[in-house]
Amino acid sequence: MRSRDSVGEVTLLMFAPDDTIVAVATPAGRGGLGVVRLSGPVARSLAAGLLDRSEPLRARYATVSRIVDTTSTGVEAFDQVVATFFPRPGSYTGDDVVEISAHGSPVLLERIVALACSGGARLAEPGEFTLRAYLNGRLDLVQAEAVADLVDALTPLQARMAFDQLEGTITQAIGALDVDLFDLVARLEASLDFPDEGYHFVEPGMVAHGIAGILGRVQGLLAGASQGRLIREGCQVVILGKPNVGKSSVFNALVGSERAIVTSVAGTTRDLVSDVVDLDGLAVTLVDSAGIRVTSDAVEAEGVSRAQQALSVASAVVVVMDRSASLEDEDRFVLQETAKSRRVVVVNKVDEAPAWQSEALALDGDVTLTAVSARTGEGLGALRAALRAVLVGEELLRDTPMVANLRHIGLLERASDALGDAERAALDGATEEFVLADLQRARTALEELTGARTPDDVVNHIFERFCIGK
Ligand SMILES: Nc1nc2c(ncn2[C@@H]2O[C@H](COP(=O)(O)OP(=O)(O)O)[C@@H](O)[C@H]2O)c(=O)[nH]1
Ligand SMILES: [Mg+2]
Repeated sequence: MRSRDSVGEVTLLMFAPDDTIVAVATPAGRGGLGVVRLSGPVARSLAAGLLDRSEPLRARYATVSRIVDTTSTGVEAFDQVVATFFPRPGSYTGDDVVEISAHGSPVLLERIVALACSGGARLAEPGEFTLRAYLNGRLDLVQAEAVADLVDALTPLQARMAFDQLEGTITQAIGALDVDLFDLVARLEASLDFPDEGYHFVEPGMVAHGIAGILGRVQGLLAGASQGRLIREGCQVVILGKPNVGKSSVFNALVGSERAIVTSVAGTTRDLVSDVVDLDGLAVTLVDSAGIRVTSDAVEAEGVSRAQQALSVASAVVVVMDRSASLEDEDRFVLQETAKSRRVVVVNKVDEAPAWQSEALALDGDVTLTAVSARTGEGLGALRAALRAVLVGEELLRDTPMVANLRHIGLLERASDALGDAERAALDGATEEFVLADLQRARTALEELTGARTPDDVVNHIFERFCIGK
């Protein structure tokens, strides 16, 4: 057994894989159930020692038992639990695993963990269960990352994307690419063994053709990546407009609560108020702002400058205008300031008599304009749809697996560059060595993606993101 201190600076991959590790797998706090997870060679015998039963745990049977503390004077039972033993190699981690479902009290769960530790287990590091699953070949790196994404998902769409990844959609696509790449590499290497005869096992034209096919598939994966990132990471949308047009009212209507203060006094919203809304699966952080205008009030001026900062990092802008009051230079100023951003222009207060018509805005035809009343709720559905369309387009790509993780995108781009070089080299009639070197770079990038060949520091970085118990 190692103590946590002795682990210290040692990297995750150097953790003794023979240790039996233990952690509470359910979130901190109270609940109907709380689960303690044990994984490692002595998980089964250790768990048996904590239960007041004489028979060993049967594989994959839920066993009701009392849990006992035998370290104090005498034997003290302190909870009723259900214990399940998952034998290696078919368990989550690939080691022997025991899951103990106790009542969800931190006091009880911590006590079970402490007893397990005094019985020979050590506390698991963040992500160590999933790291073991990866090291034991139960999951590849892309699937291990999907576990973290699945647990972190805020919207059903994010969860679905992570689940697809866990199920192996990306793994399979990469695997299929690598099979074809390997085939090309093998032929080129074979023809290297017959230098006098040049491309012996494969025609140069066929090589370029084969590479182009693989490159096209990599580019297909990358095509959905910006959409994938938006779904996975969520995005920020700022509401702008001159004072009193109803920005805070639109914000509240979209968020579905009275988060931001609404008043008829211009310049009330000075700081940024933000909340996350689920826009049909997109996690959008909506930011209400002071709006953009020239002001002499120092506090409001600070608010305006924050609005401008928020604009600079936002994925899109909602520009609000008040149709019941006359258009002013301030409205045109906001339209100008946001002309380069992805935006939806909202014509608000359509429940009141109009003071102007949309044509007066003199906007390009491709600007998305929606008429709403934050007061009555009219047009809000259309606004949500318009905002979503501005952010991700009308349709989600479904035919290819969704690549969404920056690490995956970077490596696919590396593979794409290398394949492009290989294709050019083959077309230029370069010798096999040159083409092979480029193809090897592409393969290395794909192997780093799935974890077949990934530097330890990258792997460590990935598992650092996990919390303890995962
Ligand atoms: N009639 C009408 N009044 C609205 C609507 N939206 C907001 N208001 C009113 O306009 C005023 C300013 O609203 P507020 O949301 O604080 O605007 P902000 O300064 O842009 O954040 C308040 O008196 C709101 O009640 C609307 O759709 N219709
Ligand atoms: Mg406001």
